Amino acid sequence: MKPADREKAHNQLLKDFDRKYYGLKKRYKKRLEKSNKKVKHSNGIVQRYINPVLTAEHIPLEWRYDLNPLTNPFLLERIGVNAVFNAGALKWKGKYVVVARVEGYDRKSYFAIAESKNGVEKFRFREKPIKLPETADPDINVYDMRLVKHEDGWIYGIFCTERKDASMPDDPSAARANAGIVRTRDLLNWERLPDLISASDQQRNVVLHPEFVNRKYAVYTRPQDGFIETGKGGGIGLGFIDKMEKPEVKNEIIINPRVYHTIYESKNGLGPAPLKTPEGWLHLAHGVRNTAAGLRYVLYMFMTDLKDIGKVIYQPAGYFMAPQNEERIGDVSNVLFSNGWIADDDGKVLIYYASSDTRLHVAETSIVKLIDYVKNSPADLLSTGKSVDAVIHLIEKNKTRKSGK
Ligand code: M1P
Repeated sequence: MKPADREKAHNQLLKDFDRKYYGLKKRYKKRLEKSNKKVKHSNGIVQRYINPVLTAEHIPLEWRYDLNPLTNPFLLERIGVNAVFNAGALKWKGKYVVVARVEGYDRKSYFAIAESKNGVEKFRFREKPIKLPETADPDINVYDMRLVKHEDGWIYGIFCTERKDASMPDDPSAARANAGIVRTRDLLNWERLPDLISASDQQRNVVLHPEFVNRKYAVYTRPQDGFIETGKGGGIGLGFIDKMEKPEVKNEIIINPRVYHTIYESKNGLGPAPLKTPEGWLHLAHGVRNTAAGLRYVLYMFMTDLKDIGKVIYQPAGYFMAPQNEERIGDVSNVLFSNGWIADDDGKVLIYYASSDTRLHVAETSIVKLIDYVKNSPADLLSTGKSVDAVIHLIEKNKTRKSGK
């Protein structure tokens, strides 16, 4: 090629690059600036918002593209992001902050902080994802961080750390899950603590209680004796730790067991750290059951006693939220999962929940409504006859209503 032709081709390439880059930027900006509205209908308990708050398309272009036309003349995506979901949440310096699970095309997840002024729209990722400090045994994958502002002054992040099961070298799917622990005072500098030490073979969905209990740290656990199946260890557990620098759980007991023919028959796990209310600790959890179409994950609630945090005092029957419409479809379909919520000073509660391991949504409710919901919705009395009795009881009660047409 003649030098003049080469220069012409080069200029054309730069022009094409700029056009493509401008297109990408425009689309990205539009995605970030999208406003959000509540869906029209709600059951009164919780109000969904129309648009997801975070998706793979919210990931900054700089994380995915080499933006130098000399090294990436065709502007190809270099590092793809598959999904943004299961996020821990915290109100921090007046902003609504989520620590999202970002999963790459390579199936590795990492954590990244995104912030919003009102908690329901325009979330923006910080410049870089979190570079998580590691223990001597490096994490192969990490996910589902629960952020907790503990009364000891630290913000803790407890997450699942996954590694190859060394006892089964010939099985590439054999993995081990445990709880990894970090803490920070500023959401910038993270200190890694040792992984959880417990009597259980594996752990997932481990959550720190925000207050001391008898001068000990309390943790909710989900002991399991397999990587996917919980085996005989099923249920949400509670245990105590003397000091976080040596996080050994003692006296782990199951406070919310799996039960036959419920929405949490196959497994369950706590979501975010519980919220303190005048009536008790409000808990949001996920329940899993098996179906011909695979596992179905829904969210449910219960309340525990303020003085005896291991005692469930209210638990409405069935689910609080289940996958709806497009939420039903994604990488792992028919899944709702939540590990973050924020209770505002005015009593508003924003629940960050992910659908089908693909995207993150927000739903709004309030402490007052949630207390009413857990106290006054009938409990699951575990038989079809008793469920019919509950419906008939409500019908009879409605015959004596005092006002309203
Ligand atoms: O795929 C659904 C969820 O499965 C796991 O949760 P659990 O251990 O309770 O079954 C986690 O991998 C979670 O991230 C995922 O959303």
